[in-house]
Amino acid sequence: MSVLDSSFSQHLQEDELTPDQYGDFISSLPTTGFLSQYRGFWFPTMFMQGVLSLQKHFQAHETDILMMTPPKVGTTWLKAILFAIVNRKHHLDLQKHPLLTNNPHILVPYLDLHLYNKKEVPDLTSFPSPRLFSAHLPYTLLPRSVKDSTCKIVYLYRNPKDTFVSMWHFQKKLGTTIDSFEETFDKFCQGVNPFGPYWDHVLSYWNESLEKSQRVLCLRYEELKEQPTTQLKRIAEFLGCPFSSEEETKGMVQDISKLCSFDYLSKLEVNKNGITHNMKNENLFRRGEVGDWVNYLTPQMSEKLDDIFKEKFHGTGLTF
Ligand code: PAP
Repeated sequence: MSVLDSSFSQHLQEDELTPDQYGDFISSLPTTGFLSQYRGFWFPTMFMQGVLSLQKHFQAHETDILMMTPPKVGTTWLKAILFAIVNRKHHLDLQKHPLLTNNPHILVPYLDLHLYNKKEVPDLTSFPSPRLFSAHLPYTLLPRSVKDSTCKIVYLYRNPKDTFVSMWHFQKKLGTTIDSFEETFDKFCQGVNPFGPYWDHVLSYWNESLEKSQRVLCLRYEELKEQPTTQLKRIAEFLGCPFSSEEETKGMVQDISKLCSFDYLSKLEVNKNGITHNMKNENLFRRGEVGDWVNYLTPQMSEKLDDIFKEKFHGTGLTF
């Protein structure tokens, strides 16, 4: 791990940076491989500009819905679900639903990876209210305007073993790392992975949800998988747009659940052959199952992750 000159990052507050100083600031951060360490978390260096611009410029609206996730926990799935729930009155005909022809990442854009990474101050005026955005930032690093706002935050997390295995496959497909499976695992255990440490990411939102349950809803991939309709109703209620009894009678909850399911989304032409932000959409759909880690982790690796997470989550109420 090489630590480049850190004096730049120590002496200048990020929000004082001008756009032409971002490059120097980012190169002054500690790095390893494709990651840079910033305020206790590891970010893909290629997204650091987006992280800094988002923190500096994003102005939250009270009606915003922000979907926050660490990578590989089912972001694509939850984007589909939130879009379908929030916009359901505009898309009653599911045969013409935008999800049939758009990857969920187009319908719910990333603030950090895309909008603010492409442009220092993107024009967000064309987004209708309620605006639906996502980001991978941990809670502690969210812009002040978000923390001060009453906007809703929906967070998704997943069993760390499946998250790690999903991340490994994704990184190999994209060619972002030359590390072996074992090396990648060791780094994950040290907290060195995109937007890691994973435990700190989860805890940042979990703790906030305990204090502000009206503002932050934490969902687990496994419970979404086990009881999709129950969780869809929970999400709609949290967002202040509960399903009416008429909608429930018509089977709308089940319809949205099916529309957003792995089997349905992954077989759509747009997700089999389409490309989003220079990446093949098919890379976002692998197995979509709970417990696939047993096919990849040795018993020792599994035990190691159990020990780490038991210790990190001790006394927090979080379990996997
Ligand atoms: P991202 O961080 O690159 O956006 P993200 O969508 O968070 O990825 O996670 C991808 C995982 O969600 C993949 O898991 P796997 O590798 O274990 O298979 C992917 O298959 C899974 N996934 C994608 N869509 C769905 C869905 N509709 N239902 C359940 N799982 C899904």
